[in-house]
Amino acid sequence: MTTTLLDVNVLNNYINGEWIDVERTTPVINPATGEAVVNVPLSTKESVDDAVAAAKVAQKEWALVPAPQRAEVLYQVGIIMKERKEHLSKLLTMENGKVLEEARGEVQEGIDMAFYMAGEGRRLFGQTTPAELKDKFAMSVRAPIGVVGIITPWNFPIAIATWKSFPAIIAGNAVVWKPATETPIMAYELAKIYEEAGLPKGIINVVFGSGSTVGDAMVQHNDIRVISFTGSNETGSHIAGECGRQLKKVSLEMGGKNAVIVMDDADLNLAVEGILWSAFGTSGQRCTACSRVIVHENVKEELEKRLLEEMRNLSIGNGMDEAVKVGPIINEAGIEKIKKYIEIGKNEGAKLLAGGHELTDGTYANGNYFAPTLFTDATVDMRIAQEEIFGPVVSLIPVKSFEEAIEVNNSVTYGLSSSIFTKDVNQVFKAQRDLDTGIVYVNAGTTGAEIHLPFGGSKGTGNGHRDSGVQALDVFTEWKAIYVDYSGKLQRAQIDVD
Ligand code: UN1
Repeated sequence: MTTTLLDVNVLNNYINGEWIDVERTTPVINPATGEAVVNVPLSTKESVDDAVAAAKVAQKEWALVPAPQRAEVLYQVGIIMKERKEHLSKLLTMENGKVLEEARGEVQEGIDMAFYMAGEGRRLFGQTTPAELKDKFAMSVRAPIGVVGIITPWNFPIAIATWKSFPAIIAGNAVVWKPATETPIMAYELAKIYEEAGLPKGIINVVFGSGSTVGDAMVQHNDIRVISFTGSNETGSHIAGECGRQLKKVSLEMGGKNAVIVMDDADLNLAVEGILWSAFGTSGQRCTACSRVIVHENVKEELEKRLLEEMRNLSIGNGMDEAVKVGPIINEAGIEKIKKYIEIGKNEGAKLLAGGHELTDGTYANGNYFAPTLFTDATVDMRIAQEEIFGPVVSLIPVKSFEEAIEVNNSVTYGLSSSIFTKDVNQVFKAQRDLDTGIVYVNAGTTGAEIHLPFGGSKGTGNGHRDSGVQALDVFTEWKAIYVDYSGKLQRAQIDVD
């Protein structure tokens, strides 16, 4: 093993407050260097069964702890995360590849989520409402669901874990968590932080392993009553099918094909900055990444010119180097997918203006690097303008009007994020109304959601639920309506109304 940042060579599962050794493991590879950094367990169904059994027992007690006291643990989690921000960020860059500045941003997102959700411990608002009968009281409260399953992706291994586990825990549930096998270190570190913060044993359980074994065992388990998943549409729709058959609640957060619209009155320098950041930041490996630029024909040439100029200044390399702006792609499969789409784009007749190839020479030899890529003259029906690529590839689609821009934006099956650059206030408000995505930006790129707002998308991006924000509580609670009759007689609703 090659790192002094980690205190172990092999990660263990964390079940019922114990670190459990697993026989079969697989190496975790640093995508920037190709080096193995730690071994991660490939657990079996038995580990899931153990985790669920522990969670089931622990949750009964946890649900009875007053929520403001549950919050004390989350505040402590936030404090420890803050103290360890730099260490966590370096580990995150090592396992995921994102540049250090972005890793710090992601860890900060988790810290923000801890303090925000801890605050919910003193809210968790329900409603009181008049009852229709005399001497009767009516209210609704949030009740925990029980044992919840969370399945998190490699592209935001700590932030997304906090979006899901913090609301689940503050609401009085116990969690069984399967992190992505590419990025298990953040899960190991977060489990240690939970333990140090004083979370009772069994409330968070981490089971490492594959989706087909561990993920499936979670989805099939009778005692897991909700699954919250972020990942691919293929896996998400499989999970939804299985959960549907079992009448199990499922929250899905999946792909995007996000666009920046640049109108002819836009501040072009600002638009270029927004496009570069949201298309090539995180090497395009965000669900929210900009993958299409819908540009008014009057400014198309000028925008192309400025984008090309600025793309030359993007330094690509190991994200541990503070000067680097674009890190590696997560793995070889990611590179192959991007390459496939480059060929598709060329064959469809889009014009390749920059990039379009893997970087393999010199310092790039052992990692997975892809040159930031710009296509132009793409049309709305092309696959590169419709399908998620998950890499540093952006396609310009020229349009003639604001109305056409909106139509092109809304033409894809996804609905996560969109953005418009314009100075025209009328267009701003029309765009807010007409863009059909769950997140809309005005004069900013497509990335950068804040944790106290709902995160998620319409159409094929999800199934109507949201991560983060107060809305995440709807995933991890049941609404309970309570009626208290203090009239001393039987009063029949809808009947005994004078
Ligand atoms: C993701 O890509 O799945 O809005 C999460 C953003 C980040 C989160 C992205 N705050 O880009």
